[in-house]
Amino acid sequence: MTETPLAEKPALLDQEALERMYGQMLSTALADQRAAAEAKAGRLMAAFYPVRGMEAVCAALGETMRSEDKMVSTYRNLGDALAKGMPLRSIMSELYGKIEGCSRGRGGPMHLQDQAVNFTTTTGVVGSGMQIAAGLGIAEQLSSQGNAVVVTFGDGATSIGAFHEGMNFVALWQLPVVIVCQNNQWGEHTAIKDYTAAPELAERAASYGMPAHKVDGFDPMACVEALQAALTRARAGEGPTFLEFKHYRLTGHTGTADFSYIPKEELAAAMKRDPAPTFRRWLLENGHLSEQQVSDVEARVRADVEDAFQYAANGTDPDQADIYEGVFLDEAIARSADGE
Ligand SMILES: Cc1ncc(C[n+]2csc(CCOP(=O)(O)OP(=O)(O)O)c2C)c(N)n1
Ligand SMILES: [Mg+2]
Repeated sequence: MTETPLAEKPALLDQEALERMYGQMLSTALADQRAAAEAKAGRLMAAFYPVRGMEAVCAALGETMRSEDKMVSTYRNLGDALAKGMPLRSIMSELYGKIEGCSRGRGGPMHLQDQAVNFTTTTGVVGSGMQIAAGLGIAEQLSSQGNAVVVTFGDGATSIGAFHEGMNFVALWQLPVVIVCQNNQWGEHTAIKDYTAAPELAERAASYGMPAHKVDGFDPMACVEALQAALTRARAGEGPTFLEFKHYRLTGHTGTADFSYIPKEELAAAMKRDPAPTFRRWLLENGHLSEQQVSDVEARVRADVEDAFQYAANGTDPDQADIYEGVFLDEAIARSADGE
């Protein structure tokens, strides 16, 4: 296992890429905070799981993944969906349960997907993404098209049985899977030290027989570098890589949950590394982008986020008569089971 150094790597990306990354990080942060506020106001269709703290990893995923690469995510999926190129309007409409949403309002915040950009699926069953990714990995291996599968999940998922079965399988079959563990150091309301005696997740992962690295998940350039290497390996048919992105959950488990149990000093220290404002400072202080470039990105992102929320709030509510459409293969069976 290797530790990725925190040193700056400004040569890694050109100016356009840095602008794109800042834009994505900011749109993730702004959409996330607004969705959490909407959840608190009771206006979303179901619980929303904020991504605050994960924005650097998500922006790096957006910069390094190709449209052809498939992705499997979780309920905490907003940044992944944006990384894969899902339109904000379609995401937000789904959060509000409107038929303009990516799952026509049937999935809600937990179940984003978009086959047009290979955002294959999201699951609320903790740990199960590994097995879905293994299946997709077999398909990619058989097709020999040189695409990768990326699966994302939290630290807590590494204590679930399905995770271990999937790890064993992708390593044995040398599948083109990049395993992204978002270690925000909490599994719901339990701190990592209270649910596992082996909290060094990359060390554990290496024992399955694949490269495993611990990466500073608050450092966007370190995230890009680690993902680029893992994706290149997968695309070349050299097998899976496990990446443990260590950062911190800067909010509650859901958009409405109390998080007063998080130690104040710990949270305050992590807040100092809040990805979007930290990246903004880094870009300006190191002369990578000008004030003008940064404010142009900000104006565009703010307008896009505003547009998406307006569009979604004014969307169309589903009609109860269509409730089974697209849900069951045989709608007639579903209706008869319902006593109709
Ligand atoms: C199989 C399964 N067990 C338990 C749960 C309840 N649950 C939902 S989220 C969660 C915490 C998972 O923590 P982690 O994997 O670290 O992800 P995070 O929420 O921190 O992103 C749990 C236990 C579930 N959804 N699925
Ligand atoms: Mg967690």
